[in-house]
Amino acid sequence: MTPTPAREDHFSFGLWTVGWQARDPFGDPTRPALDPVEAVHRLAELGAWGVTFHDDDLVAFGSDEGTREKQITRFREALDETGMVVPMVTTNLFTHPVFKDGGFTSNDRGVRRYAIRKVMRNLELAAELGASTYVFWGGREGSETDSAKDVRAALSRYKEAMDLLCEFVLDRGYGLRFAIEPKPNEPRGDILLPTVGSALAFITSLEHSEMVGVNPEVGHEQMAGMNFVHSISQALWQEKLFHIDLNGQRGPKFDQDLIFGHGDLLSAFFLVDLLENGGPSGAPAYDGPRHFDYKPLRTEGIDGVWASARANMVTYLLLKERAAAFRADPEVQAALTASKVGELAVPTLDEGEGYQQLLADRSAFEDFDLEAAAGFSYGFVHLDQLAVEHALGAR
Ligand SMILES: [Mn+2]
Repeated sequence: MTPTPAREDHFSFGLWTVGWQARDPFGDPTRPALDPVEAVHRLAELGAWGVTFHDDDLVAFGSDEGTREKQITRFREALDETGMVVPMVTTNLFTHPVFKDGGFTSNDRGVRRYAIRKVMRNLELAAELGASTYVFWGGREGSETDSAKDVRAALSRYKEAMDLLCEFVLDRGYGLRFAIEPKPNEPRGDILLPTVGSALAFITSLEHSEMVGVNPEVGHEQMAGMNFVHSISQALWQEKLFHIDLNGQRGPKFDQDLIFGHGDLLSAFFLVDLLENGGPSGAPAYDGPRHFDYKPLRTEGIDGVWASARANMVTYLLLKERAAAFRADPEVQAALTASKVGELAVPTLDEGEGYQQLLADRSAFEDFDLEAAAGFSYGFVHLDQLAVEHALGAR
């Protein structure tokens, strides 16, 4: 009855997800370290297609060159043995104390130069491993005080770093695209580029804005009280959805990184419906990796880690089945028509019509039947209940 994840579903996981040892601000790790090689093998067995990582997930910070090469070789061998791919890579610019005031936007110029070099070194590895997307999550780019951070200067330094790294990738011919991951807070009190909308606006300022998009995370947007389906819709509309981080969150509180669907399940249903059926003629609206960025609960042993990895994928596939059933239901199609959902895709003016013609059209204003339009019952409740019934498997 439950679907089986397969490579063609394009599910990917960060090494830091299943590898999380469950250290939190109040408690020590509850699980032993997980070898990245073991993670690749187990994820492949579960039906995943790809694995992603921060530089320091694969090679411990400060390792010598020999250790680094050895670890990369072991990782490559695991990829070759399993057929797993590396669709995305990212940089850790947040764990080491040197980044306590940020990487690209630290007040300390030396830290900023070091941060850019750390990214450049890992970009070379990302290209070697065939990654197509490089993510930037600036978790330490921000502040706790308004006195100690010149936000406009910080945004200029952020842009300077992104412009330089774009130039580096273009000159080297790596073919990588960048994706900025917004988050409102945690670990900083306030993080720069807090929402998808902020990141999209920032990207327009970049020299190579065409190669920079967003990597929205379900929980990050929901921490800010935003509607994730709306955020993803705008990212798609602006052709900037370069990558996505799927997980679960229960409203505005700390970053929970729950299993996908184990937070706002109905929002997850509509997200999957958008990704899988939201393109032209019901085609997928997004063809990139279905990437999970979650944390296995701290209560779980290693068996729970693998159960949670599977749960992300199975939940996604179940929602995909439910969304397909929703779209295929004639009653849903009739309800969509009754609610005029498709009418929104019709331009408000006719082809070639301008404001002169609109002014001359008495039916648009002078003779417009205000009472009839105001009295129209849209039927959104009926439509949404059909969605809930499909999501619950009642239809
Ligand atoms: Mn998160």
